[in-house]
Amino acid sequence: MADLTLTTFNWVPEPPRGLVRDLRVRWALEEAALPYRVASTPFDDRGPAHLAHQPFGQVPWLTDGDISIFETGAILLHLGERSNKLMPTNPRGRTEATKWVFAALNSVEMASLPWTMSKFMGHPTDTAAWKFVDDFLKLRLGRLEPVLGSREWLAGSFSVADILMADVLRVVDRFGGLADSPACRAYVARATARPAFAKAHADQIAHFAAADKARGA
Ligand SMILES: N[C@@H](CCC(=O)N[C@@H](CS)C(=O)NCC(=O)O)C(=O)O
Repeated sequence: MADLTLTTFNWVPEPPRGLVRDLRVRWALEEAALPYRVASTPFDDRGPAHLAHQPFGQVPWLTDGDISIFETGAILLHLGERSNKLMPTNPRGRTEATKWVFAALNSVEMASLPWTMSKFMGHPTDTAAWKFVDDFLKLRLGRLEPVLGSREWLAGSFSVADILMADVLRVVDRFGGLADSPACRAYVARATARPAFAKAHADQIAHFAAADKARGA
């Protein structure tokens, strides 16, 4: 029997709410209908107890009994071992899903993160640095577009790879970055139409709203 606890921040400011990466883990847990608890770690104090679980002082992490896992890719692959709803059951499909987990994080998010961070920070877009970042993301999206236009889900059936890819792309979408990538946009729409996403998203929003109340905001 799983003994799963997801840890996220006890509070974050308004702008990243709905985008904090604990959502990826909540989404996977909801898809798999695995029972879990949510715990909080102080946003304003990233001390040794936090760093023992997440050495970069970030969230989320997941504990499964006495196993502690950080990095959302690693967490989702771990959960993929626990539920057939998160990974194909045949070896070829599992390898396919694993490839796309790494592609989402190491090929697409690698390009999308500087882009979305610049958008978040409101950096100017009339610089050579921005053009480099924008071109890099466009190159990746251009390659992804025919892939997502030719299949419903990355590894045949819905898997952890789709949770990661859709979560990476929806942040880009939020800033209008999928305007010229209709297949990517449609993929984000069908992934986020899943009830497990809606539950995960609502739960994260509620978690931080409760934190506002506790802080007297
Ligand atoms: N590669 C990590 C990234 C985790 C990450 O960026 N977490 C953000 C929240 S979405 C965070 O903790 N930000 C606070 C900080 O970096 O100080 C993962 O996928 O788990």
